Amino acid sequence: MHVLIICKVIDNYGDAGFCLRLARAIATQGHSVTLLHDNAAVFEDLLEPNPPKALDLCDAQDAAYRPEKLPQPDLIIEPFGTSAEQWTHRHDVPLKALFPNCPWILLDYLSAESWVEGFHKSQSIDPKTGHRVTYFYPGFGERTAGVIHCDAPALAQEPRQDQGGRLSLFVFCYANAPLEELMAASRASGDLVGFAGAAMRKVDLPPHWRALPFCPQTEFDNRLAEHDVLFVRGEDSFVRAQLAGKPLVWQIYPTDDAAHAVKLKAFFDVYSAAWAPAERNALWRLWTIWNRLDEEGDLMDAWLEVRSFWPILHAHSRRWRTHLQEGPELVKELLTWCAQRSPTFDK
Ligand code: TRH
Repeated sequence: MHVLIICKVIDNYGDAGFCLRLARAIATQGHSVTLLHDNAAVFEDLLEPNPPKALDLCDAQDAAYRPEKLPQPDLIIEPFGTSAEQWTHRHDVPLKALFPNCPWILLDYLSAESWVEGFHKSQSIDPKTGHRVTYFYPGFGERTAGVIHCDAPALAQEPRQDQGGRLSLFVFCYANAPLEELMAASRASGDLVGFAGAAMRKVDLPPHWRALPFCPQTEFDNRLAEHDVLFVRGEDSFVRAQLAGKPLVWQIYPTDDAAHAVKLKAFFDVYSAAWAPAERNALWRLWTIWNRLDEEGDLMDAWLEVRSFWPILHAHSRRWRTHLQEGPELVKELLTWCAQRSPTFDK
């Protein structure tokens, strides 16, 4: 099967990061993939030295780009459905004209909100082109498209134990995170911190913090596995932290309409549903302070309390990883849907 993935890079690394992970996973399962994008620089940062031969990156901004030169796809996937709103030029329109009968999936952002299950695999007609599209919703429940976990890393058998009882924190955050408060809290607890993305923002790091240079995406899982508590953000690093089986603090991509707060709580409620109130309340308190949803909260106090629950939270995190792996797998859901497509889809 040949799959065309359309990636509009909005900002940060997440759109490109998710699309590259999806493309690589499909390309390593015996299919060929064209990843059409509009930001070569971001992909240069993310791409490993030897990507799969079945994966072809195509820059729509390149003067030589001609949609008619693209190989005939058996499936077109448009993550984050951005062609309608955010391309400077709607690259989807010529593709819908070139490939009118090709199944077209609009893959939405990941959410744990309950409404997602009711919309998964719904369809609509593109008002501009009359093209039928099918919505896939990633998620954490049986009736969603799940998450990409076919490439989940193997887990170390036993959690690492630092001789001095210190924890190692991984921090990958947005500019509005209360970084200085975490520096003080980690100093008070005697922990070490690996700070990813230091180059993305100029900040003086204290001695117990070290800058982690940007690594290719294929090494990112190893980077997470080297740490005990993972402060992650966005969507892809958030999912990879869950698959790492480590306690995580998620800084969600902030939106002006505060919808991010609803999404954050929706996930936390599902993630911590089986926990005792003490550890659940402790971690939620840290999450709300880290996401600046509680401006009065004392991050040091919250961190020290969460830290005291680390062994319990680590056990919960490994169980959550197992839950994800037993749930739907996004690549498998996409390819199975395409292979089983009912002829009625064309009507
Ligand atoms: O960069 P992000 O904040 O991306 C965000 C989110 O995707 C968000 O949903 C979206 O709306 C917004 O972009 C526009 O965080 P995210 O999703 O974790 O993507 C980061 C990617 O970068 C991920 O694939 C991991 C990868 N990465 C590396 O490969 N190497 C690195 O060293 C680092 C720090 C990240």
